[in-house]
Amino acid sequence: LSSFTWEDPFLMENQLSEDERMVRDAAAAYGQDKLMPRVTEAFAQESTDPEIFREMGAMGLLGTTIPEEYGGIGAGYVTYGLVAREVERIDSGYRSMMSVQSSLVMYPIYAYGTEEQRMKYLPKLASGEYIGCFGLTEPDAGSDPGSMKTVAKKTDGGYVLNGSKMWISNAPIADVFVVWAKSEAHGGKIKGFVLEKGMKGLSAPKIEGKLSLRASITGEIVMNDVEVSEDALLPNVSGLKGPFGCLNRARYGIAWGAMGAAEFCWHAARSYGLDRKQFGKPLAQTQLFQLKLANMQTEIALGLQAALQVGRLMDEAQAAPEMVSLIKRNNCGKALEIARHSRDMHGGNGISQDFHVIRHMVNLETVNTYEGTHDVHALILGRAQTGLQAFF
Ligand code: TGC
Ligand code: FAD
Repeated sequence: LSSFTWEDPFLMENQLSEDERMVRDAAAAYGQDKLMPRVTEAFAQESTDPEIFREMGAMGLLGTTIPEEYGGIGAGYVTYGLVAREVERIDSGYRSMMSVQSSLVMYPIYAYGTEEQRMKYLPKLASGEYIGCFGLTEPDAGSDPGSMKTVAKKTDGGYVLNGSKMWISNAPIADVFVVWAKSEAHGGKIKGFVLEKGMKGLSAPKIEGKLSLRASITGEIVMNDVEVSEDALLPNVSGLKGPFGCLNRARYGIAWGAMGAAEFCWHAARSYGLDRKQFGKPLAQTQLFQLKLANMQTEIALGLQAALQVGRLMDEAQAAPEMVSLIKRNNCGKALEIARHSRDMHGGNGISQDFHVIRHMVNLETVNTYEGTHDVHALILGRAQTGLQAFF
C-alpha cells in the first residue's frame, strides 16, 4: 500500500485529465488572486462587481460546456464542476453568479433556442459583456414552480407577458432575462422567453437585507405588459422539463461548489487547530477536534467522488436527474454541517469576517435552499424508490 494524502484521500487528482486539471488550476488561481482579495468587502457592503463577469469571461469560466463556435470552451461537465468547486472555495455567491450565467442562461438558449438566438446572445454571455438571469421562482411558487402565475398572451407577431419573479440571482444587473411563463397559445404550457433590459414594463428591483450570499446580487423581475416579438420565444421545449433541464446542470455544479466551500472550512479548521493552543497543547491534539476533522475529511472525500462519478456519467449522457438530486442534497447538507463545525472550532474568532468561515456558513444556508431545498430533493429520491409522490 502507498502513503496517504490527507487532503486528497482517494487521489482524485489522478482521476482527472490533464485538460481538466489545467482549467481547474486557472480557476483556482483566478479565485485566489482576484476574488479572495475583494470578497470580505463585497460581502460586508452587499455589493456585486459586474466586472467579475468580464473577468470570468476572459478566463473562459462562463459557459464552459458550450461549444467554441458560440463562445464557450466546449469542455465536459467534470471541468464545469471543478471550476464551480474552485470559485465556491472563495464564496458561494461568486459561484452562483457563474452558474446562473452558464447553466441557467447560456444552456437554455443553446439547448432550446434558435440559431439566431444562439448567435445573438451566447458569445456576449460567454465573454461577460452580457449578464444573464433566470426567472422561475415567484412569490407564491417556490418549491412548486408548476403553480406559477406569470402568463404570456399571444399578440399579432409576438406575446405580452405579465407576472413577477422572486429571489432571482443577477436580476438587477442583468441584460438578458430567461423567464418562464404559462403560454396561452401553447395550451397553458410553460414556455421560456428571452427578455432584454430596457423593455417597456420590465423592471428588476434589488432585494435588500440578505444576511446570506451578500456578494451575489438578488432581485425581483416585474413584468407589466412586456411586449416581445415571436423571436423572444425559446421554441424547442415545452413544460416544466424546460427549466428542469437547466436545473439538472446547475444543481450538479452546486454539488461540486458546496464541496469547495466545505474544503475551505475544513482546511481552515485544521490550520487553526494546529496553531491554537489551549490547556498547554494544540487544539488539533484533542480527540474531539480530530473527530471533527476526520468527519469533514470523510464527507468531503465521499462527496467529491460522487460528484465526479455523476460528472463522468453526464459527459457520457448516462446521468439521471435523481443522481443529481442525491449529490445536490447530500453535498449541500454536509457542507453546511462542516461550515457550522468549522465556525465552532474557531471559537470567538469564528464569528469574525477575517476568518471567513461564518461567511461560508451563512452562504451555505442559501445553497441548501435554492435549486430545490434539501427536503424537496429527499421527496424526489423518495418518489424514485417508492413510486409514490409525497409533494401533495
Ligand atoms: P413533475 O410531475 O415531477 O414533473 C413535471 C415535468 O417535468 C419533468 N421533470 C424533469 N425533467 C428533466 N429534469 C428533471 N430534473 C425533471 N423533473 C421533472 C417531468 O418529467 C415532467 O415532464 P412531462 O413532460 O411529463 O410534463 O413536477 P412537479 O410539479 O410534481 O415537481 C415537483 C418537484 C418538487 C420535483 C419540482 O417542482 C422541484 O424540483 N421543485 C424545486 C424547485 C426548484 O428547484 N427551483 C429552482 C429555482 S432556480 C434557482 O433556485 C436558481 S439559484 C441559482 C444560483 O444562484 O446559483
Ligand atoms: P418554499 O417552497 O415555500 O419552502 C419553504 C419550506 O417548506 C422549505 O423547507 C421546503 O423544503 C418546505 N417544503 C416545500 N414544499 C414541501 C413539501 N411538499 N413537503 C415538505 N416540505 C416542503 N429562483 C430562481 O428562479 N432563480 C434564481 O436565480 C434564484 N436565485 C436565488 C437566490 C437566492 C439568494 C435565494 C434565497 C433563492 C433563489 N431562488 C431563485 C429561489 C429558490 O429556488 C427558492 O427559494 C427555493 O426553490 C425554495 O422556494 P421558496 O423559497 O418559495 O420556499
